[in-house]
Amino acid sequence: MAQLLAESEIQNRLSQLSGWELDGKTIKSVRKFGGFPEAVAFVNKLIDPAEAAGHHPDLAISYNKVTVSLSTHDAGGLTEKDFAMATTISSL
Ligand code: H2B
Repeated sequence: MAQLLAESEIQNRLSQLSGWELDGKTIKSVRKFGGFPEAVAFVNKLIDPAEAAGHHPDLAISYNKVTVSLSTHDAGGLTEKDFAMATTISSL
């Protein structure tokens, strides 16, 4: 199972990512789009990288806004897998 990151490691990795914030045991990013179809299209783009990594974001769509949350449920908190997926998502 992936290793939980220490608080200092979490802060260090967060400082290297833009648009992500710590939210309890998750990291979260809110993305805003032109409308609902664009928001759903963005969510659809997450399918392949999530399936390839075997690591899946929690997603909430509210009209043109998508909230993406990452946490390693198996480990009970944040691991390297979350930051790797956040980096991938940020590059989409
Ligand atoms: N996604 C996330 N975000 N956290 C997990 O712990 C997790 C997952 N576990 N996707 C995976 C699937 C696991 O259940 C399978 C068996 O790999």
